[in-house]
Amino acid sequence: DVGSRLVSTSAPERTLVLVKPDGVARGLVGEVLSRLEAKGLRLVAAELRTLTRETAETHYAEHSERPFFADLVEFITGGPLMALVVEGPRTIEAFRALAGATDPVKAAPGTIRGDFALEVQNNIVHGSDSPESAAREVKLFFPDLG
Ligand code: IDP
Repeated sequence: DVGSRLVSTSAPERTLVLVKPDGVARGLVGEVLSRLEAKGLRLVAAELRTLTRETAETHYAEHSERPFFADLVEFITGGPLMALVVEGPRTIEAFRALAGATDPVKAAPGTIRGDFALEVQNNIVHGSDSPESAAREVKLFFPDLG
């Protein structure tokens, strides 16, 4: 209808966003939610949970051979994180832009990582990097989501 076309002209897409344990511990859940809602992205699911080692290893399987893998799994299972499914036009790309570069020192000021983090591992948020990753990650975290 005309009203919804004024809000968006593209087909909606979903992505998995995590406010990582460092972001939760620092009280940045509201800040991340504010930024993605202000951008126009919509929340579809949200849950505070502590990951098992198995889920963490599955989520980061593509990094299993990297030297930082063991530390990354320790970090991501080290406390509760906020798992979100977010929907909107070009959401995957839109959230990656809000998050900023992986290395927070290189991330532009104005991005979440650029404004709130200094270390590459403890970089506050995760966002799926492709439609294939998004489908896999949404299913891993929210298997019952329709
Ligand atoms: P992304 O989260 O921006 O997509 P990836 O390269 O997929 O970045 O890395 C996944 C996560 O692994 C990063 O967000 C960060 O927490 C961690 N990480 C990436 N590279 C390094 C590193 O060189 N040292 C320590 N941790 C890293």
